Amino acid sequence: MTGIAPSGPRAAALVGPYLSGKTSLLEALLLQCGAIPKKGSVKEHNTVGDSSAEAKARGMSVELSVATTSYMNESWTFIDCPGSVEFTQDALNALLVVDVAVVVAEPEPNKAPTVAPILQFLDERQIPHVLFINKVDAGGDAKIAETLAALQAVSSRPLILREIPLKENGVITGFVDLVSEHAYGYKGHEDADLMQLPESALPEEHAARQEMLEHLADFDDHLMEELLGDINPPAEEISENLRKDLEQDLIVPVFFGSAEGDHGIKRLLQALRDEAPEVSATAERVGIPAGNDALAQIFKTVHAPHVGKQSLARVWRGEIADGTTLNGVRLNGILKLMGSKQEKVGKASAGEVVSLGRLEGIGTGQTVSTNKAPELPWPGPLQPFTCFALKVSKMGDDVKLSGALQKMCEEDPSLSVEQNIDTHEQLLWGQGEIHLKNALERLKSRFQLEVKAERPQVPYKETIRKPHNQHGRYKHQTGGHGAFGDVYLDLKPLPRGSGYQFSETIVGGVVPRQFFSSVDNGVKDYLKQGPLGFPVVDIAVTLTNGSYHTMDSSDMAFKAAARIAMTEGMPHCGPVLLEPIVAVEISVPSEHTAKAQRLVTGRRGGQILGFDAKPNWKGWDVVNAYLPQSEMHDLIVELRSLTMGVGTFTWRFDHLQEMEGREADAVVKARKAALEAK
Ligand SMILES: Nc1nc2c(ncn2[C@@H]2O[C@H](COP(=O)(O)OP(=O)(O)OP(=O)(O)O)[C@@H](O)[C@H]2O)c(=O)[nH]1
Ligand SMILES: [Mg+2]
Repeated sequence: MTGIAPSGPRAAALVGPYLSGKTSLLEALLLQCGAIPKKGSVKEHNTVGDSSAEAKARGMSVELSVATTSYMNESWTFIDCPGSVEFTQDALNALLVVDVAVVVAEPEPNKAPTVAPILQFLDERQIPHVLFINKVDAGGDAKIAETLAALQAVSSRPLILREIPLKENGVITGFVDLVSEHAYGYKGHEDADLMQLPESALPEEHAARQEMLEHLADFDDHLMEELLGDINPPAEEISENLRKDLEQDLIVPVFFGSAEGDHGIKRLLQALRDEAPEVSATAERVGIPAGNDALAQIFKTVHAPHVGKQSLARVWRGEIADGTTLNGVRLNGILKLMGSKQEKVGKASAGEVVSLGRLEGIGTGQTVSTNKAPELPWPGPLQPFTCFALKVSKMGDDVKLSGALQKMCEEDPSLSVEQNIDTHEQLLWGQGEIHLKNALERLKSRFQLEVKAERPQVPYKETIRKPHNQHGRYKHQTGGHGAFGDVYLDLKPLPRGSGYQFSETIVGGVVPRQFFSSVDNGVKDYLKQGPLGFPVVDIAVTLTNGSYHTMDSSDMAFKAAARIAMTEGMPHCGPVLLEPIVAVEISVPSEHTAKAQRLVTGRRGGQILGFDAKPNWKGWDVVNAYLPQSEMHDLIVELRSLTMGVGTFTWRFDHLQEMEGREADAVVKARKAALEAK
């Protein structure tokens, strides 16, 4: 495509592991494009990418950041994504709307496993991506070949060097472009200088070039014929193959350089310009159906303090003018973004990434159109790993809190709120401690909400182990009308998962039919809190006998009689605590499998069910296990610390299990104390 203008503005996401230098790379790219007069640095907290208060405070990116600029008169939007495993959601969402991803990695082979999850995501979804090995300036011998080999082990696509390093005394001083075979010497922060290709580098250059061509020939017969015939293919043909293969996500071209030293940035930009897919190709890849309307997709929602709701969108086709109606909602303002700086524009056309104002009721992942928007697949949010129970410090802040939480969850779908029906706690779920703490800080700084966050209660239940028949009588005489109810209840344990069952075996109308439901309701009411202090489950209650008074019996009296029978009968039934057991599926690189297993068996009640190779994940295993819910709270923290941050798991409630002994006694004691304190 060299020399042919693309069909529209293009977009690239900068992704990769925590602190690999994405925000710094954005800064370098923007400088190279002339979008900023001077580079900021993450150390001085003045970068375009990390301009939010939260990013500055934490010294890391906590959400995506959009910067639109142009390079050689072509429009480009770069989306700087957070690398931390706790802030992955934004990165994944950004990747779904860009033409190409730049995976930024460090030149350290032992950190290759930290790149694996993102490569896996890109490979699964066939998102074109290039690799940028950053920080090659940082002392010692930058291990490009070793890093590449380690990364190849976790990539299902061939990683192809597009340039090779030139070194002096182990330090990288320049590179040779393998398409043009031109050599360049780094020149401080200036553009690299064209130079004579050193004789000594020739053998390596030939070998690397040959390797690149052979990879490309795997996907192109014409190129294969040339190679077999010992013909050196023209540069245009190589470029065209690189472009075509990247677009189809067949190869991963590899670049290197230094974001801080401004090395290799221009090379990267030129390659993106020449080889990155156009918006029309991307729209086709993501499945945009044909149509003549203007169509865009929201990949991030922001509630900005002064401008109101903003929906960051990629325009897939057509032209959206300010004031148009999208999905029945009037668009109010279109902004072009440069980090936290905004510029009002009148319209946005296919390929552009813009912020659409006040699209009330429209959420992340949705498509919006001037006509009828098609529903496009958008993956559900990441499953949360851990939660805090929230309590407002100031009375009356509850309503404000739920409003604020709703906004924050809209902004970050990997954050969610649950009103737990068992413990009555307001739970804030997220990806880890930092993720949740960041959310709490936001509640304070943006919504002026002081919130206490506590470790959530475990929703224990209780049940019985022995049957028992109990008489309960309620009799009350207060002048005039009295109250009378009298029942015999049969209590029986039921198998796990049966819940509560009520029946009656009354003969001869000793308890009139109309009071059966009163008894049932009285029992139900009692079961909310059994003798151990928890909701009672898996119990059958049968009304077997009783008596009544024509005048004094009532719904209330039979309810009360049932309650009395339950209160007196239950302690005879061998009450036992039930704890929730969670089924977890832990995913780790195989070298950590044994550690993951020990993490499970080292916890009370942890039980390994088995482990296996993770389907379609090179070199990863899954460990299936049961863990008591009370042992889950910090599981993600420990798993990450054992696995360079990449270990992860999915979980779901599986069953309730009897719990006895000292631990159970402690739970009951704590519960009683809490109930008394109320
Ligand atoms: N030596 C060297 N250090 C770099 C380079 N690029 C970034 N760094 C340093 O690496 C650290 C992380 O840089 P960032 O740009 O914030 O990395 P990031 O990938 O955006 O980090 P997250 O978004 O939090 O994942 C900082 O201390 C930078 O100074 C580079 O080219 N060379
Ligand atoms: Mg960053």
